[in-house]
Amino acid sequence: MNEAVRVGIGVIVVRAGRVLLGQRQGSHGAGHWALPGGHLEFGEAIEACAARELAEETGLAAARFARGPYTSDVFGSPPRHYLTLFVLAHAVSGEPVRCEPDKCLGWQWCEWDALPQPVFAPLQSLVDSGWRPPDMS
Ligand code: 8DG
Ligand code: MG
Ligand code: MG
Repeated sequence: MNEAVRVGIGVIVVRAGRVLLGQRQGSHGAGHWALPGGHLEFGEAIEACAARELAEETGLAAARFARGPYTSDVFGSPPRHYLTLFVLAHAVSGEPVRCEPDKCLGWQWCEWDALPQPVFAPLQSLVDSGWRPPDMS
């Protein structure tokens, strides 16, 4: 078991009252619905990581990013501990592309109050905290 705490970035893209989620495959949390995101790289700025992961995974670009909440979660088997920094992407146009078909079964616009199940642990933790995206109608 790796006992280091890792930092993950989850990018929140909201459009018309729906949030963009992808169904994971091929790694831990397979089958779970998650935000676009990934590991913060050494020396990388938080917003730069959000922009990079969003582009790598969906092909989308945002005009600006705003820092959101964070969660701390131990999950999986063997257990891993992630600090997840959520970043809100604003003024995103275009439709998401499944850029990494080996890692994502597909992107879907989802209602915050009716998320497809199961939800990836850090996002479930955020939902359970009662937080909601501010631009969610
Ligand atoms: P990378 O190694 O290329 O940076 O990442 P990736 O290939 O995109 O892997 P990932 O599994 O999507 O993301 C890496 C880790 O980031 C993941 O194992 C757990 C962590 N992570 C969180 N929260 C979130 C989240 O909301 N969405 C995503 N996609 N990953 C998250 O802690
Ligand atoms: Mg990812
Ligand atoms: Mg990635």
